[in-house]
Amino acid sequence: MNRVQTFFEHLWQDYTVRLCPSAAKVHALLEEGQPLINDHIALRTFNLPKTGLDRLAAPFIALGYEPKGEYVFESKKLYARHFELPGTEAPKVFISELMVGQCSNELQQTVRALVDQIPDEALDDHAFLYHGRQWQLDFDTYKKLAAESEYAGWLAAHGFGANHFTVSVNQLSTFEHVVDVNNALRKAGFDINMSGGEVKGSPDVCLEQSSTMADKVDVAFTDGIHAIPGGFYEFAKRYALPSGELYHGFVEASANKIFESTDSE
Ligand code: OOG
Ligand code: NI
Repeated sequence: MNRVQTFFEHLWQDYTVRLCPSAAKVHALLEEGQPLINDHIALRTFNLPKTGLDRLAAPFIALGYEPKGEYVFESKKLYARHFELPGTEAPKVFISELMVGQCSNELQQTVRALVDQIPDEALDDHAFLYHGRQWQLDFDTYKKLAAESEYAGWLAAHGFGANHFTVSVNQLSTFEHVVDVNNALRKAGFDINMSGGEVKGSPDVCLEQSSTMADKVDVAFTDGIHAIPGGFYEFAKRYALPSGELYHGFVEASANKIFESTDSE
């Protein structure tokens, strides 16, 4: 395994153990005798000096990744970028950050107090990306954060880790369309994210996506264990641009709905 594969293996272990135990079931349903190809993974953070998007991108930049598209989600107060490793089939990386300064004073104070608890050196070790939460949090504070921003609540509860992996539907032969994957998953008991329709995007924007609703996972808060939304699985089919090359970016309107896979409804 090369360094990139090893890094993704660590992210995968953390994701399947801590955030999305049903990932194994997704693989069993879709695998066709060879490993599934990952289109991309996604990470979330707070845009404070210690934890901004660049901080999360650093381990990928060190592996040779380059920044590509930029995305803004005004209503959710999020900014995002995606990164690619040129000349390879390595998964793309989608990193978003909550614009903390645009949130209520109460949320800002709470989030700053959480981030202040991260030991200064902790984020220099690239392994922080799959080491979860590095602060104390009680369940009431989680609920207050989530009431203002589901994203803030999710991130405060889980900390750092891949919130989803994404099967490349282009590679599958049993399933041609994203909707075919959805149907198979539904039959197997999965909830599909229906926000904005079960398939987000279209061949016109060169990208179709869907996702499961996040697994409910037990999280240890300072005052007890509670089950809350964890990680989810995504499915993406890419179409060719007029140049003949597959589209490699993301689509804001679709991404806006994919974020809602971790809503608690
Ligand atoms: C990222 C949501 C966006 C996509 O593929 O458009 C996304 C997230 O939920 O953190 O993954
Ligand atoms: Ni995604």
